[in-house]
Amino acid sequence: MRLRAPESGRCAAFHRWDSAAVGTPHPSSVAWRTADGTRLARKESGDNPPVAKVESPTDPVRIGWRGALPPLHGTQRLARVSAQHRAGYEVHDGARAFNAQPAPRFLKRGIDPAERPAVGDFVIIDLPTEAGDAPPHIVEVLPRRGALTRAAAGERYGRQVIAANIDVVLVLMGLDGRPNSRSINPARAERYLALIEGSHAQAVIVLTKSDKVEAEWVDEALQQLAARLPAGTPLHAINGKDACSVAVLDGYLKPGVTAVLVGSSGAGKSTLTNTLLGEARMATAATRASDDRGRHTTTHRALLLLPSGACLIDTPGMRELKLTGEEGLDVFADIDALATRCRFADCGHGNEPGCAVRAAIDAGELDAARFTHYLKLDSERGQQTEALEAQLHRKAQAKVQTRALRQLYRDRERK
Ligand SMILES: Nc1nc2c(ncn2[C@@H]2O[C@H](COP(=O)(O)OP(=O)(O)OP(=O)(O)O)[C@@H](O)[C@H]2O)c(=O)[nH]1
Ligand SMILES: [Mg+2]
Ligand SMILES: [Zn+2]
Repeated sequence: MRLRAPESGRCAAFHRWDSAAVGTPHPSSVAWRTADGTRLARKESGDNPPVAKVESPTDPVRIGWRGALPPLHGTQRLARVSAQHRAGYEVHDGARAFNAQPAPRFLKRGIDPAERPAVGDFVIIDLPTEAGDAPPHIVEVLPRRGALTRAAAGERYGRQVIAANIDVVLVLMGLDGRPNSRSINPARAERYLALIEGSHAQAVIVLTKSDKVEAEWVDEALQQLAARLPAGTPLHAINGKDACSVAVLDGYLKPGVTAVLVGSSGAGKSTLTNTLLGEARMATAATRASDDRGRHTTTHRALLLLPSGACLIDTPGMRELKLTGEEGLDVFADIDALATRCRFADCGHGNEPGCAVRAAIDAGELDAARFTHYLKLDSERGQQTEALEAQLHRKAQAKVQTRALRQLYRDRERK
């Protein structure tokens, strides 16, 4: 049974507060403070900058690290990127949070933004040992086991990492949606599922604000999504403000797991985060009375350590979810399978004779709106694949040119 009705009455979840959770002070003002406010150890009193205790214990499992530790030199630490600000990064080593700067090579122009440290990345940090040393630096981003990415907005092709090394993506959609309180947007859910495919994470659709609408509409919205999304897609409806209701998500938030919350502004990501934390750490704000849209309250992604032992990444509401061009569109795998039965291999599923896709629509076996959305996403993916290939080609050419120029200069020097 896929559909799970919102929990009511019963509550097994009593949340402990977690002292190791990441705080969110602005790094520009706390360069020599850990993010939870603890000062790094001072070598001596006076105006010297404090020195981090390199021997301080860390807890890689608490930040979702799996397996053996990577090789680390004396002053190095394994940590995880918990936030990114204009002034630098905030990282957590499982025992404490502190600020870190990216090594200069991450700031080079022309570097693929996807190669820069992103929230959820496991990184190697070089800590200062002496007063006057550089502050903690991210010297390496460890290979990702997956990442949720989207194409960056704008003319030029680029990929933006939303969250790295994640196991679960909770897609939040408000049941009090637009244009009225009885509408849900299955196409939006399909777009999310298409993007999540490449992340190697499990997608879970979570309908929020079940307490604000009639129970009958909650059931109907779940049915509508179940009819439209691939069989087996987990669907839940919750009141994000209520710990009992939110307990249906416990199974996805086991120790060591990293989950990310995505969804439009106002969907209730930070509200759910706070309920799972057991304290109001993230700011939330009421949606606009005029049109029920969110106010883009969360402005930075933030990784937090949940009392359950899981890591949770809260994200700002995203307006645009452009495909990267690398999607398999498995969310429409059944339509691809149908297409193999069309009479012509290059069938456009328009008026061609022997079209199995059209036949399925006519027979009521394939939803026409779903097929239309498939065509839209398929064409967007095609355009994005072309843009990606063109970018890779340009980069490869630039590399060849640079190599040739270097050779030319070397030859000249030798003469
Ligand atoms: N009644 C009810 N209100 C909710 C629920 N979830 C969120 N809200 C309210 O919806 C409003 C928006 O919630 P936020 O948690 O700020 O939304 P968000 O997704 O974090 O929004 P951004 O940070 O702008 O992306 C707040 O007023 C919340 O109190 C819910 O399940 N039930
Ligand atoms: Mg928020
Ligand atoms: Zn066809």
